[in-house]
Amino acid sequence: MTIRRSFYYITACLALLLNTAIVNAEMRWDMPTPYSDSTFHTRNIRLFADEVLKATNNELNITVHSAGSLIKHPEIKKSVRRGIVPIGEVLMSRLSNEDSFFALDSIPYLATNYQQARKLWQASRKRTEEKLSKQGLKLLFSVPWQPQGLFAKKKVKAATDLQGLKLRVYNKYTERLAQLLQAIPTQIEAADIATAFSTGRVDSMITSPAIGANTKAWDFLSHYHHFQAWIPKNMVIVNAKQFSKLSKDAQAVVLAAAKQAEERGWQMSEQETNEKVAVMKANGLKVVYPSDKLHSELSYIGHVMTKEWLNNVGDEGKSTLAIFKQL
Ligand code: PCA
Repeated sequence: MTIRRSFYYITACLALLLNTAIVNAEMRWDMPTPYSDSTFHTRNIRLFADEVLKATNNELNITVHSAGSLIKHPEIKKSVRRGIVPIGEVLMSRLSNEDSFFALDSIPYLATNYQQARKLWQASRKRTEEKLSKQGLKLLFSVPWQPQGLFAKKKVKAATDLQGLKLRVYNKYTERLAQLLQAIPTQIEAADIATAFSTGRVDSMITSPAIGANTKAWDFLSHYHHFQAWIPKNMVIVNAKQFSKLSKDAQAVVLAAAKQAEERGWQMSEQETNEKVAVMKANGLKVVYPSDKLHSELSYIGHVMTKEWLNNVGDEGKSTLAIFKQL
């Protein structure tokens, strides 16, 4: 090998080594989420991922897999916990299957506007983080859906109008609500709503204007009852071990971006409420407000469910509600 040739050879090897070092420095995280690309939660998460990529100088590259395309909603939390994926998004109250504490934001008429929802989150955040941390999970941020309303094929004037209807539910507490209304609860993922209606598996649902508009609820329903009954939240969680493998700088970037995403998400949610109600109206859904009778019936159910929640959760429930009431 001539001197010139060995020079080229050494340079090529160095370049390869350097390249490998750069590739190793870049961490790729797959992130499953349950909701569609048009959902504000997903848009917010994509902005979060973009910010993290930029602010870490490409050290952490998060790829968002929306609408349950990588992992289905019921499996996401378990998958993050086991480290199958490092990060994911779930509806917080889905965890009420394992611990009722996580259902606090899904109790009718406990916190019905954004101000109250913020207080409820403020009162429950620490305990939520502790519970997740015991499972090796770190909470990054939590963003609310819009106040929940009822979609049906007729105007519902009283609870009795819901008796025997197949009501689409999305967690243990909406299932309980359906039972108390003497409706038939049917658990359906948001991504499957349109199919569930077109095949007759369900004939009514309680959800947000965002989901109503994104699933084109006017294709299969006629009335939206703007109850504003509770404000459930999604959360983004990360496997704590995987998080600790990031450089200290990257960890700080993720936490800062998470803080921003939480604030931005709360604003997006609130701002979109009236926009999505207007979209539904423009497409022919009749937007109605609950009658006094229906309102008081649902409030009563809210009391019953609060009591049940307290019984299920015990002292930590009592202390959390006490903090909420003081805020
Ligand atoms: N959207 C989620 C939960 C609540 C909401 O507004 C859903 O319908 O599945």
